[in-house]
Amino acid sequence: RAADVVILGAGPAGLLLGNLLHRAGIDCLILERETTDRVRTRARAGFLAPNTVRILDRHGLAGGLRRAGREHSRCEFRTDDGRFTLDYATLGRGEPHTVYPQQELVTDLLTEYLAVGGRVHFSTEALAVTGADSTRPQVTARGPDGAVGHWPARYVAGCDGRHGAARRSLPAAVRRHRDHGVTWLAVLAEAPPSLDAVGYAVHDRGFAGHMARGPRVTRYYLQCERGTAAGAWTEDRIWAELSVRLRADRYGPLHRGPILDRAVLDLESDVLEELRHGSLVLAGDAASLISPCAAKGANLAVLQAELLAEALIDDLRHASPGPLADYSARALAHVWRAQEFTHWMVHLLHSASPFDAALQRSRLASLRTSRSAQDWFAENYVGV
Ligand code: RFL
Repeated sequence: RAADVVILGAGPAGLLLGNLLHRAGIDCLILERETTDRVRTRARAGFLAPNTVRILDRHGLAGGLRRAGREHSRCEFRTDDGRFTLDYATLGRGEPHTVYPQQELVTDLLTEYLAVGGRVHFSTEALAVTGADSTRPQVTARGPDGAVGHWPARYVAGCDGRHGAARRSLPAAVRRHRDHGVTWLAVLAEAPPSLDAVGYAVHDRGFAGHMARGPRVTRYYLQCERGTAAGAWTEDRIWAELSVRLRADRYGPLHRGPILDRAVLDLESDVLEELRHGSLVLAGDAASLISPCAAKGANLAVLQAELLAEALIDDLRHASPGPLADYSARALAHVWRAQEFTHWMVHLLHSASPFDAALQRSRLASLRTSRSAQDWFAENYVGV
């Protein structure tokens, strides 16, 4: 037996799970396809929900984000009808986000896990999980030298994202999928934020978004044609288009800087039902993919990892299988709430027809004028 629990993937889900299991005295091993450098530097999410911070705090894993994270609580919508700002920490449940880049969180979780003797095999790609309907599942994986090996376990936790091996090995799952028909060019700029808020610009030319990642790094999103290659737009074109859509002429110029990273994202959502098949259990993007409109993906990953850790600890340490039996249903309740709000956000920020555009204007007007709509928005925007 390679370990009681073999975890696929060293993202937020796999690393939090590994930390919690290891501390509970459960023998676990993480298999990660990428190198340690790649894992520590991969820039993705940055907006942590209050619940995420509470979870990390509860387990003494919030040191880094308490030191370097910054509270964030404003978003600004820019449309043809003008702009309005919501200070969402004064609305809903009165809670802010914490801005802390995902690669920093991943680095903290990895450092902590290794410091207490946790095991990770990097450059090791899981190819398949077999025997999930038995009590001796096995992961087949290719190691750094190209050799294929087998890793038996009592449970396999699939935290290897949307294209991972766990999803492919979950035979009974139904995949509920929605392609929103929208594509974003996501860029990371070495430039200070241009506004003191998350910026959402609704424009005839398509959506544009602005999210701070730190004092010197800002993420921007630009809606583009489906099929656009990540490298297709020059930096000048990116900045020109962002300036037009964010209406820099009216509201102030953008702070420009070199583009550090770019990716094209098709906005898609899916949920696997169920998240467990025998000895194989899924968490994070492996369980449910969510479009990044409402910044829920990393937060759901953390929430599910804690739920799954508690369930596995109850099963393996206390011979109490109930929580693991309930894991899928409990996790899916959170996933569907996040999907529902994100779906609403997709339609708030994009429209595919004149009818949709009229609904979108009406939705934005409610958000601008109705306190109860604002409270609902705030509660869901920072919640998971
Ligand atoms: P991850 O982080 O993708 O980690 C999965 C890990 O599994 C490894 N892996 C494998 N390892 C072994 N064998 C295989 N066959 C493997 N296949 C994959 C991968 O190398 C990786 O290390 O999944 P996890 O842990 O579930 O975490 C999910 C989050 O990373 C994801 O939901 C967020 O990044 C989504 N997201 C955002 N979420 C937020 O909450 N707030 C945000 O502001 C936000 N912004 C974003 C985002 C995602 C983005 N991209 C690139 C999709 C912005 C972007 C641009």
